[in-house]
Amino acid sequence: MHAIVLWVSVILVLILSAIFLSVIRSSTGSASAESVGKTANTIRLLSFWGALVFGAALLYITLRPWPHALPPSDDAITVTVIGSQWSFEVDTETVPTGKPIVFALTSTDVNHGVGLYDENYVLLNQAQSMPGYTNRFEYTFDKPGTYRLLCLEYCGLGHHEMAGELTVTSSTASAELGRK
Ligand SMILES: [Cu+2]
Repeated sequence: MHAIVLWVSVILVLILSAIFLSVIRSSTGSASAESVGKTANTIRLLSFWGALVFGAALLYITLRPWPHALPPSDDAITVTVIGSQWSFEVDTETVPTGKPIVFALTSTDVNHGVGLYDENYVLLNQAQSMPGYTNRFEYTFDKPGTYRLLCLEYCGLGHHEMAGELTVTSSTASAELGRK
């Protein structure tokens, strides 16, 4: 990742340097105010429409699979998570693998961020928990284990203590438990 950032920075610096050099070179020539104005207008118009088309395309690509707007699956299990300064109250302790889990998030006081993490602290999904609203995201676990819910939004002095836990068991083990 660092290498990518370094190369992107180097390329951007080179582009900027090229622009500066061309400006310095062209500044020695002379041109009429009218032709300079025309060129500036063309550049302005191209930049505007280019940014508009680029922005619209970027919006479409990144928002199309918008997870929060999808209706929940029919067989989903709902886990309610209520955030309060400074803990998460999770109404379900154990969920099975292979079944869609809908996390319904809300808050009793201020805005919190709820991030769902696996055992290696890889962020799997996230949404805000806000007072007066219920935000949802859906996730289907494929591996059993202990998963964590951590606050992603600084919400006061005890923010770092906001953590919830969820145990995911294999669906076959859960089915056996149900039969007993
Ligand atoms: Cu917080």
